[in-house]
Amino acid sequence: MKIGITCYPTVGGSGAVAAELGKHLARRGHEIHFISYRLPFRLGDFHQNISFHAVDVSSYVLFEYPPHDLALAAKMAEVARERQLDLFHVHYAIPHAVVGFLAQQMLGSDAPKLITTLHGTDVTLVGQDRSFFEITRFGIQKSDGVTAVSHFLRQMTLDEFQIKNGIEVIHNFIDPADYCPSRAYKDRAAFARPDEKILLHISNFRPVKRIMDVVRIFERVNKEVPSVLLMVGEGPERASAQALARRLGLSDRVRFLGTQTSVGEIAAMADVFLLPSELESFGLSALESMACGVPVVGSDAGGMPEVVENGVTGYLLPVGDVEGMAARTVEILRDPDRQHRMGGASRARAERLFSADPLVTRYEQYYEKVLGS
Ligand code: GMT
Repeated sequence: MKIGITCYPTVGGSGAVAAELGKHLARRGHEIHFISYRLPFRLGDFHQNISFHAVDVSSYVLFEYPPHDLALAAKMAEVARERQLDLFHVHYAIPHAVVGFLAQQMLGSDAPKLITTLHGTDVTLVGQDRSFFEITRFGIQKSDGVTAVSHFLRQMTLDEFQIKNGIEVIHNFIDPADYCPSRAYKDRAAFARPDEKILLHISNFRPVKRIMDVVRIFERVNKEVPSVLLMVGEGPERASAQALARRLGLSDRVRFLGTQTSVGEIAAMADVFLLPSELESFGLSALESMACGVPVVGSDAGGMPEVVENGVTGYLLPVGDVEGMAARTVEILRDPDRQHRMGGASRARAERLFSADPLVTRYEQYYEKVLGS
């Protein structure tokens, strides 16, 4: 198949999933065209079946807001026409579903089919904003196929938008060879002493991630078990979290590593991964840590229970239960048998339910179904 993939190229789960999916499809012989304003962050390696088409948004004195979405639609239509695409697969409904529909309209009856993958905040936050609600609903309704990354997100989309489209659940995935315990960064000593434990958090540091809770959980854990906290990512809450760590006298224990591309190496060094988000439609970073054999402590919210099996691969507690999450983390860290058992169960669950191979096949089958319809 010839597939045009559009996603946000910035660091984030939806861009990561889009890039990994494109790479797997290319290895299977499909011709993949990424269409975005920048190279997606996980797309580094060259592959003969992958091309990248940059969207240029010209600025003009009249444009206080340069019309990125129109430039993207025009580029999608151009690539589809020149490369005879069969399919547009867009990730994140806003604005990509509507932009994809516009590109289809420009192309007329020869247009590729349009598949939209819903990732989470496009439905749970942005789509619920009054100014975006109708347009998000429109984009979803106009798509020829819609997938969601969890059952939770599928149900929420159906409930909130009252739409009639079928929505296929295809969970996010990891490549078990890329995310595995043996790929841990070799110099653990650069981060922690042998007697110290490593707690880890990875996100885009947006309010929905509750990263102040991460620091507060760490404060409590560190009083019981000597530990360090690694914070990977960038975003609007970083400065406040750093200030909180300073105020709590933890500056030398909490290390902000900024954006990192090789997160598997870091994840595999950790003893526990913390994800106390307000809401997570899936929680890709939790899955990546599980695949590295690391138990997860986080919130019992959204699609998290589809990823983390409470009591088996970690613990899920009510949103904001900092005390509970700290207590569960301490329990894991104080009991090497439990940590080992939960780490093994995490790796096994990640491999069993979320391996790339079968899930990429699900996407291929879904493409064929939509193309045949
Ligand atoms: O977390 C975000 O706000 C960003 C968003 C994204 O674009 O990466 O994340 C969402 O999509 C990920 C990939 O499908 C999911 O793993 C995240 O759970 C989801 N985030 C939220 O639902 C908050």
